Amino acid sequence: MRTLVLGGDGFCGWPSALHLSAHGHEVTIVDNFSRRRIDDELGARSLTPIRSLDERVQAWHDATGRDIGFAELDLAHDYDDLVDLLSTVRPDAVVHFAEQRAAPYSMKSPAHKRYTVDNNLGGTHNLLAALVQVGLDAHLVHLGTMGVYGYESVPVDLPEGYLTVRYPDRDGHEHTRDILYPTQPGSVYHLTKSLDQLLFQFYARNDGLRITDLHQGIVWGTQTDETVLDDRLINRFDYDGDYGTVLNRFLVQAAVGYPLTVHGSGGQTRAFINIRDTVRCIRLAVESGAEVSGRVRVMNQVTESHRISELADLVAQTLGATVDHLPNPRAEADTNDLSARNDQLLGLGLEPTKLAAGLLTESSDIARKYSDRIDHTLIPCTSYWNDRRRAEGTRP
Ligand code: NAD
Ligand code: USQ
Repeated sequence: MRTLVLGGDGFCGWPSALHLSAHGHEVTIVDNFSRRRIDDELGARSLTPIRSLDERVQAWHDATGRDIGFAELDLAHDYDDLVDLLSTVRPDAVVHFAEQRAAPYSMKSPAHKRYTVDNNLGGTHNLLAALVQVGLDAHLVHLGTMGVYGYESVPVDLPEGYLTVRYPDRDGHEHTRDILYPTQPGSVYHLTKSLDQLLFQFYARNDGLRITDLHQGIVWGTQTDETVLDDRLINRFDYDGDYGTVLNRFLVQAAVGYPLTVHGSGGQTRAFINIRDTVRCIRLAVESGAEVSGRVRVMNQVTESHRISELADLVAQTLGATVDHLPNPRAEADTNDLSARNDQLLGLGLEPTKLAAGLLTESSDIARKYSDRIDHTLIPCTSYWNDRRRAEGTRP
């Protein structure tokens, strides 16, 4: 299949592009390198020494003989170039990773909120409008987030995208209807994913676009079967207070003897997936595109749920670390339960990689190997959700 990978220089996009290429897809990466520029803005860098995209693509060719194409383009602003690219490549599938994806970054200031909304919604809408303009029947696979469901401790396993509701009509007869699950985004970033859903619903109904929205949990790990083939293929690994996700942060913190940064009580429960499963899920979603017609297909891309305090205890016991409970910079429930269905990806053949000591050790070995690249001053989370959280977090 001809497959475009938008955001293919990023943490999930790069290993997904390699995995698709390894499985025979003709891959073209699209990226504007905004993520690398945000590293410069934050004075941060990946724990792992990632190469330029040119070097990465050359290394993939050297390791496998396979070629990956590349187009530098800003999805949110370079509309005409996007139309030209779609007309030239005529992809069978488009995988859309190209959004600003960090909740703390999206809450840093009005400028960061506005950038996140403009970039994410502008990019997604440009893509949908361009697919219609070019008249392509490409299957669009978008990376959404489990965060659209919110963290309310509902007494059900979260369904995949839709909720069946029963309601009486004006004569008292009962009807049922599937609606998008009511969203409860917890940050401006998560809000953009909630709004993306409405764009997809509209374009699927109005223009018959074939769309899969993958509500992915928190990704952990770094390497995949493809990125280990050559040092130059190494994936990025964020550990800073804005972009580092919780389990990867804990692994880095343990490696350098920094007390694990649990927000509040750590009673927050979240859904997780290892990066090796992310890339497999992307391929399963892309290759099952023929099944998608009519309403948007929503699949929960998760393999397990964990409470943050339990993850901290596991990392502390496995790798030897102390645990710190810090004032929570985020306005979020201190404790919640969460359980989500993932029947569709299991039905497509996903064999979940569960959080096991072996994989924790793999990531921890990487953290130790590159520990001289870790800047301890970048570890604290200093993006506060509101003034009250700032006052609590900065109290001497
Ligand atoms: P990332 O920031 O590492 O990668 C995103 C890539 O998209 C970057 O290379 C960036 O330069 C590019 N990009 C951003 N805006 C662009 C634009 N306007 N035009 C062109 N390129 C643009 O993020 P990631 O962790 O790889 O996440 C990828 C997707 O998966 C995101 O949409 C994110 O919301 C979703 N997701 C990620 C996680 C996670 O834990 N990392 C979990 C759930 C969902
Ligand atoms: N947390 C800590 N300590 C830390 C960092 C985080 O206790 O040092 C807590 C947070 O307060 C939160 C939870 O851990 O309760 C998860 O935080 P996170 O930064 O790992 O994840 P999140 O901000 O939700 O975002 C990440 C990705 C995002 C993706 C989302 C999936 O950055 O792109 O959409 O995970 S989900 O969480 O399922 O919505």
